Amino acid sequence: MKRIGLLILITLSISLNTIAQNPIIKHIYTADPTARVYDGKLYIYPSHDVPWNPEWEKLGAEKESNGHVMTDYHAFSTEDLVNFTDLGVIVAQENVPWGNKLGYGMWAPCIASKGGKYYYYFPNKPADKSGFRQIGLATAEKPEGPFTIEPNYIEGLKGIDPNAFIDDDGQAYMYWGGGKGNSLKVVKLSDDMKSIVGETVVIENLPQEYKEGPFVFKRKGMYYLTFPHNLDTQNSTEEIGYAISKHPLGPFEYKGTIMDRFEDCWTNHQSIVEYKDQWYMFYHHNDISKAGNLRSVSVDSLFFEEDGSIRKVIPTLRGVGITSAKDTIQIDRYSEIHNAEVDFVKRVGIPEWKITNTKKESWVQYNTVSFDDKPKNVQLKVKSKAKGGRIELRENVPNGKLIATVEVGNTNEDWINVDTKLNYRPKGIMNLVCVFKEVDEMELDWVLFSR
Ligand code: FUB
Repeated sequence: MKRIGLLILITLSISLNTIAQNPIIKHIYTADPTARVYDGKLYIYPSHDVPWNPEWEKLGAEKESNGHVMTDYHAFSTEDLVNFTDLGVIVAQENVPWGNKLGYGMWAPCIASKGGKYYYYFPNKPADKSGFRQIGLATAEKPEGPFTIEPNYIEGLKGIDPNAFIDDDGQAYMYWGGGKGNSLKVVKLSDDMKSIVGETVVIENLPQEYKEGPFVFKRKGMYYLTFPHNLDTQNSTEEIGYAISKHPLGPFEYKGTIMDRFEDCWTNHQSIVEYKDQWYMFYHHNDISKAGNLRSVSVDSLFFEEDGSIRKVIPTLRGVGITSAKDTIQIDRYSEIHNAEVDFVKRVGIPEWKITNTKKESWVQYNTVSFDDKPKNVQLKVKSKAKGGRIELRENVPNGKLIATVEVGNTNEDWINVDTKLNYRPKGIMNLVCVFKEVDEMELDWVLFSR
């Protein structure tokens, strides 16, 4: 970290790799992801949830009643949607010249690129107490930073959840806001991306309950405004909806739901991006913490209907990307499951899950595994008691071609690794199905193929 007058450069690359099924980031809590594609790579700019530390109160910090505690921002990159690299902290509250250094209010950020530069907008508690949040800007020459934080927040953008969108003609727009009624707004940004220009337009005709997290993208000449909102009361959770327009300033027509609400997490927050000819939606849920304010980012594929409407995205544990059979297959991040359940093996540190509560003929299916390495053997991490049992590995469907039969004795409830030779050398990309035969309370952690 290095100081240049009021501008502060931050670069803290820790290159921590995380293998992705959902949630895709497991070593820290992340929420509110903005995904962007720059120079062939996909970058994610989420916010960062942390638990409250009562020690901060001795320094004068006050925990907000909304429960969110957010001190800094990381960025992540990937080229295959399987391996994600944590690029480290790109902006932190202690380095924001205009910010309350004990604010813990770094809510959903966004980024946009124009003329080879990167513009990172973030809400933060202002030191001058001019509002709940003000929106600041940090700029960089590269998507991973280092980012230089502007000395002041942007006048006229008081509020949360900035989303900068640049149209094909180079004009940039800022969408932001949160609250009930007509609470989402849009305004043009200046050429240098550092200030607002002209009148702010209040976006009307959207559901009138609580709304936040606008994210706009353009496809086939249509502007899609997506946003989390709460249809009933402040006590229900958020679903993700969308509206469309032929102009970035609207008027927008509400079209419906992209993702249904999670019962157990009050917020959700999305971004939608096309990468390597497939559309994806990034969002968040509390899969690891099971607590509303410690969230984790996930991703699933998104599809459009012929008429341009968005098909509902069903959240999966499997997520996206092709898993190599050479890597440990975390089968508990399943695509489909029948008559079995998932539970934690461990929740501290980087969490791990397992398949549990299996019965005779339970099965679990994990989609898109690449067998290009043509393996000969398989290893399973399993646990059993009493009689143990048998697990069949099959191609694509529960009664598909039998790749291997794995016999598991009584492990006395200890985890063991069982090695088995395959019936043949599978090749290509297929779904892997594990069928539990004659089992007596068997648990399965992972599957690993080898040559
Ligand atoms: O992460 C804090 C706030 O929760 C975000 O700004 C909102 O969009 C909601 O996700």
